[in-house]
Amino acid sequence: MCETCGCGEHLHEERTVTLKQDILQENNQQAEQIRAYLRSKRIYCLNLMSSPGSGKTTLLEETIRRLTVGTIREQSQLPIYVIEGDQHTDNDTHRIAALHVPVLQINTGTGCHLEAKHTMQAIKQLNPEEDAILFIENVGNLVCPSLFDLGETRKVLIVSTTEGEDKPLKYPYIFQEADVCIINKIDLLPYLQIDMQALRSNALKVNPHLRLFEVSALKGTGMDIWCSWLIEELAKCK
Ligand SMILES: Nc1nc2c(ncn2[C@@H]2O[C@H](COP(=O)(O)OP(=O)(O)OP(=O)(O)O)[C@@H](O)[C@H]2O)c(=O)[nH]1
Ligand SMILES: [Mg+2]
Repeated sequence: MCETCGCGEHLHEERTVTLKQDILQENNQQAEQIRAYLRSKRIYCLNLMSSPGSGKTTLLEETIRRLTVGTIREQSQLPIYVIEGDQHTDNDTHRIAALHVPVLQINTGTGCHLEAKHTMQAIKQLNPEEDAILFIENVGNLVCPSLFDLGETRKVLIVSTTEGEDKPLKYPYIFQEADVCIINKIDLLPYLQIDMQALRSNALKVNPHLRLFEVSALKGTGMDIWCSWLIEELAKCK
């Protein structure tokens, strides 16, 4: 069983089950408080989840670039804030800070996911303006982040083409929890054996409500479509 979040399947002891329920219940209560606070400030918050290296930070960099320059900026004009979650290092924070966006690093140490208490702590420090967009990059992990509500408006799952078409079937919980699934690294398709149709249909089999996007965050393909959808969503949530 995972030591930090108790996400194991084989919970033999009643005490372990109770502890797990308590942890999740406390987290859910905090997440609801955060959600109410963000709603009161009209702050739209996205929780970006994926396995390590699927391209969360690259997608975030390219999304921020599009929201802060060019035609999409004229439609958005939003203050942007970022919370970076990693076990160790502040590498991703440096990448985001280079775009002149307020960013706060949370290092979880042995922890394999962010929790609502981290969002709360980060919001207190970042103190985001009203009508902002807040991105949370979760710790790279396709399992535990699915259990922990961070108080976000939407959950965005990123899966890259190098991970294979069977990931929705092997890790269904995170696909079920997500509102959006972004298939990244489509520039690599000529070099891979992945069956994209199977990846799409597996994702939709697990969660028929998923909104799917296909992008190359590195090359920019599909990024305007994703960002335009994001702008529409922001307008709807106001
Ligand atoms: N070919 C290709 N490479 C990509 C793409 N997006 C990201 N990468 C590369 O994938 C690697 C990991 O990208 P990151 O953006 O750091 O991934 P991440 O999900 O933030 O990683 P962690 O935060 O460590 O979990 C880097 O070498 C990126 O350049 C893409 O669309 N195409
Ligand atoms: Mg990253």
